[in-house]
Amino acid sequence: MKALPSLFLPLVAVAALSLTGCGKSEAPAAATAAAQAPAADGVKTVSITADDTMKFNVTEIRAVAGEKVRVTFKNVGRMPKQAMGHNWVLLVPMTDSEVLALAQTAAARAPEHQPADASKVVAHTKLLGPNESDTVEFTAPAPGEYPFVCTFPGHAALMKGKLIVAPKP
Ligand SMILES: [Cu+2]
Repeated sequence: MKALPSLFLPLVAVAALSLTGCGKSEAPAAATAAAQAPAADGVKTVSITADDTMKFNVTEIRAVAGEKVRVTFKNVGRMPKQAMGHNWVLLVPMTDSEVLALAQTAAARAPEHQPADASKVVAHTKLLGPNESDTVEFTAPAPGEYPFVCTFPGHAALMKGKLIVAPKP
């Protein structure tokens, strides 16, 4: 029963978006809209989950350069951390193949699987087992596209997304 509200939220958000009829298509809306709550304290809050199917429920985050962003990432799966741990690692801009290569080397670095070169990492959570969550805060960097991945061994090909930072208006 606990899962119901979070299942319905995206539908409501999508409905609200289409009602405004602004014509902007930001597909896939379901993956972005529901998770990005209005910033009550000036901080953009984003909730991301992942489960045993090796997918982030949010694959696109949008922010404005200089904006404070708070990401809470929760592993809602059931499998043990050793077999299905997840983290959320935000990287500097790079190509998809560079992301995969970096994730592959990070995967070999137990137990946290963090990239060896910290200068490639903008922000990251801890490696999480079932029902664990971690929150990280960072300032949205210069405009651009910042990939994020899970660096647990074998996950980066499926568990990935991007933070799109727009210039300050
Ligand atoms: Cu993972």
